[in-house]
Amino acid sequence: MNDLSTAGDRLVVVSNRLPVVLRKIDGSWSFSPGSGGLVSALAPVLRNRGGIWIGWPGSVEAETSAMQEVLEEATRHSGYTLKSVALDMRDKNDFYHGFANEVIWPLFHDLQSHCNFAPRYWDAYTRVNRKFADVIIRSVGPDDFIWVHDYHLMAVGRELKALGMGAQVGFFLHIPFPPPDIYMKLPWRFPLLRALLEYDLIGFQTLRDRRNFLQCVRLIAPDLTISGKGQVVTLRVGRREVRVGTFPIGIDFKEFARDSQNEAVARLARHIHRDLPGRQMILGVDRLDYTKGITHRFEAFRNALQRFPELHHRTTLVQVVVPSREDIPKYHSLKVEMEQLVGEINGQFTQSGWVPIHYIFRSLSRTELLAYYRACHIALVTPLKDGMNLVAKEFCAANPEGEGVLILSEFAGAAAQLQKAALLVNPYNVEEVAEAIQRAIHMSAGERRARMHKLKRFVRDYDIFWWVDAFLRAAIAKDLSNFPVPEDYVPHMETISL
Ligand code: ADQ
Repeated sequence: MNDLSTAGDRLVVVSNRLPVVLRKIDGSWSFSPGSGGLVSALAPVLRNRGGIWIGWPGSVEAETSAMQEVLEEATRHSGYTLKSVALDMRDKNDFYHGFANEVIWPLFHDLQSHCNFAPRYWDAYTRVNRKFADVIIRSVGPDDFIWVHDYHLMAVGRELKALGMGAQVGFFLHIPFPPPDIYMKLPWRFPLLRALLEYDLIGFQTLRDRRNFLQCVRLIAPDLTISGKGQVVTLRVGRREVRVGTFPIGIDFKEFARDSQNEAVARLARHIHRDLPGRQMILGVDRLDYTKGITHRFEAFRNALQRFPELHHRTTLVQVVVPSREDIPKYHSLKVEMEQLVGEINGQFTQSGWVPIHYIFRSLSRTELLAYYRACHIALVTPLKDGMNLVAKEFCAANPEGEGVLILSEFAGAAAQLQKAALLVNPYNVEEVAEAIQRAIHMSAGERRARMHKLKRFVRDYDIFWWVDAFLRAAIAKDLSNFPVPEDYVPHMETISL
C-alpha cells in the first residue's frame, strides 16, 4: 500500500453525503454546512491534511456548472476539494431512504422490527455503489489512498475492483455491526459480506463490532483464519487477505477545548444560566433518530421527578434535537411522539417559576452548542445503540471547569473507552437512569472532578487525529504486532445463585 507520508499522495474520503448541502432557492444554488457525526469527525481531518471529498450533495437535480461553482466556493479556503456524485429521485428513494435507512440503519442498530426488506432496494444499493465507484475511478491518482465511509457504501470496494482498480481501498463503519442472529435476517446477507471482503482494510468502532463481523464471516467461510490479536488482525478467506481493525473515532479535542473558552461562548453560557438560576441543568443533544433513545430518556426523567421530589425546581432537562431524515415517516412520527411526551411531562410537573423540560428542535450554531455544553452540569447520553456517540466526547472536551458528569448508555460505542469514569446505564431501564440522574445531582465536587479528569484524558489522548493516523498506519504497516489490544466494554453483571 502507498506510503501516505510522502508528498503528493492524497487522502480521498468517500462518504454518502458531502460536508455541505446544496439547495436551489429562487433559481440559484447555495450551500449550508452538513450535520451529523461523520461530517463533524472528518471535516477537521481534511482541513488538516488536504485531499478530496467525494459524495452526494443532497440534491437530485442533474449536475450543472453552476452547481460545481457553488461546491468550489464552499471549500475555497478549506484546503480540500469536493467532487459530487449525482443521484436521481429513484436513487434517493430506493438507495438512501430505502436500503440505507429502512434496512441497514435499523438492522445494524438491533431494531429489526423497523426494517423494510423491499426486494428492489438491493438493486438500488448496487447501482448507487457503482455510481460512486465510477466517480472515484475518474478522480483519483495511482498514489492516492481511498477511504470509504459508512453503511451506505459497503459495496464500493467490490465495484471498484470490478472496474479494474488495482489500488488498495480502506473502509470504516461508523455504526455498530450487529451480532450474527440479527445480521442473518438480512435477505442479502451473503453478497453484502462478500462485498465487504473486497476491501483491504475494514475498521470498526469497537471490539464488539469487530467480533460480530468476524462471527458472521465465519458462518459463510468455515475456512476463515485470523492471525494476530491486537487492534488490527489479518483475516484470510480463500484467496482474500483482509485487515480488520478497531478504531474508536474521536473528536478534535483541542479545538473544542479552546473554542468552549472563547468570549462569545462564555457570554451565552452565562446567559443560559441567568435564565435558569440555581438549577442543575441536564443536557441531551441528538439528531432526530429512534436509536438515540430520546423518548426513553424523557420517561426516565419523568420517573426521577416522580420518585425524587427534591429534584423539583432544582433540575431542568434541556433536550436539543437536530432535525434529520424528517421526510421518512418513522422519523416524523418520532417527532410527534417526542413533542407529545414533552407536553405531557411539562403539564404534569410545571410549577410557577419552573418548567422541567426545555425542548429545542433546530440545528444549533457551534457557539450555541458549545454554550449549552458549558452551561449544563450533566450530560444524559442514552442511545439504545450507537456506533460511538460524539456528543459524549464533545461534552467532556467543552467542560473547562471540569465538574460535569457524564451519564452514558452502555450500548454506545463510547462506553468501551469511558466506562470507568462515566455513570453507565441501561437506557431501557428507566428506573436505573432516574437513579443515575439523582446520583449525579448529589455527587460531590471532588468526585465530579476526578471522573471528568479521567474522561478528558481519554478524549484528548484518542482524538480525531489519533484515529486517522491509526487507520492509515494499519493500512500500510508491515508488522501489525505494534498495535495494542483495544479497550473492550465489560458489562457490569450481577451474579445470581439458582
Ligand atoms: P451520528 O448518529 O450523527 O453519527 P453522533 O456521534 O452523536 O451521531 O454525532 C452527532 C454530531 O452532530 C455531533 O458532532 C454533534 O455536535 C452534532 N449535533 C448534534 N445535535 C446538534 C445540533 N442541534 N446542532 C448542531 N450540531 C449538532 C454517526 C454514528 C455515531 C458515530 C458518528 C461518528 O451514528 O455513533 O459516533 O457517526 O463516527
